[in-house]
Amino acid sequence: MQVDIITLFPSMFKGFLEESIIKRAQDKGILRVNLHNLRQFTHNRHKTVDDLPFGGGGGMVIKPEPLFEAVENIVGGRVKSTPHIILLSPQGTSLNQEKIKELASKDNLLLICGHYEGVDERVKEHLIDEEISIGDYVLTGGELAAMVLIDAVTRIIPGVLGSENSVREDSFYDILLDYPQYTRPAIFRGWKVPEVLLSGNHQKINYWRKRKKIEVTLKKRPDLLKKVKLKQEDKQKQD
Ligand code: 9D3
Repeated sequence: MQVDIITLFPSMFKGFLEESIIKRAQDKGILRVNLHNLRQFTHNRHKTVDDLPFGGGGGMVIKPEPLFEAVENIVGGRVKSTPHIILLSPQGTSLNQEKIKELASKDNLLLICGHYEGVDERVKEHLIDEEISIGDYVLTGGELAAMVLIDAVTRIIPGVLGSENSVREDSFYDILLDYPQYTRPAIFRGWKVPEVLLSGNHQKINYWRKRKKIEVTLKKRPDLLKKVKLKQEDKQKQD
């Protein structure tokens, strides 16, 4: 997958792109990321990317010209594939794993990171394919949102994670929160690891983990359970 990013702050991405799984995905040739500084697509001396809003009010608005020019430059140089163009913005639809799966199937993404108070509406109407938010809280810009999106998409591209972590999402249990995990020592400051996990009885361990997933989800994220219909056998196991 190739991801192009238009941003006023390309250096924000450096650490993110140079570590861990995201770095490995690039080294393996599975992921390619190209950063584009929006200021490169301005023409006046001050490299102006924003201006006052028509109608007054506070803040600044990103001008349409540099964004259209950036996209046309990036896309124009491409013979075949046209990227799926996403604007990261607080007005977008909320990102979830379903959307991540959809995006992971694309060959080419072009992410536009907003800043200030937003971008000219004509960008939303005539330049992009969709507008995405990462949740109901206010960030200073779209850069962190773009990194969240790339991180979540990359880890489910085949070949990025080892097969032991590979992405399944078929069973009811995969929609639930994770079961509690423990590692050595078996007793730490007097706190014991649940006996069943030391038993070596994998059938029992499996059953304990499934129960725990339901228990933890009921307690912490009951909203997740509403999305899903308990199978009859699972209902019985809960009793
Ligand atoms: C919602 C607040 N806006 C009305 C006054 C102003 C505004 C604040 C912060 C407009 C843009 C921003 C910068 N945020 C993003 O670009 C952004 C974002 C976010 O703030 N929250 C969740 N997801 C995203 S994706 C991009």
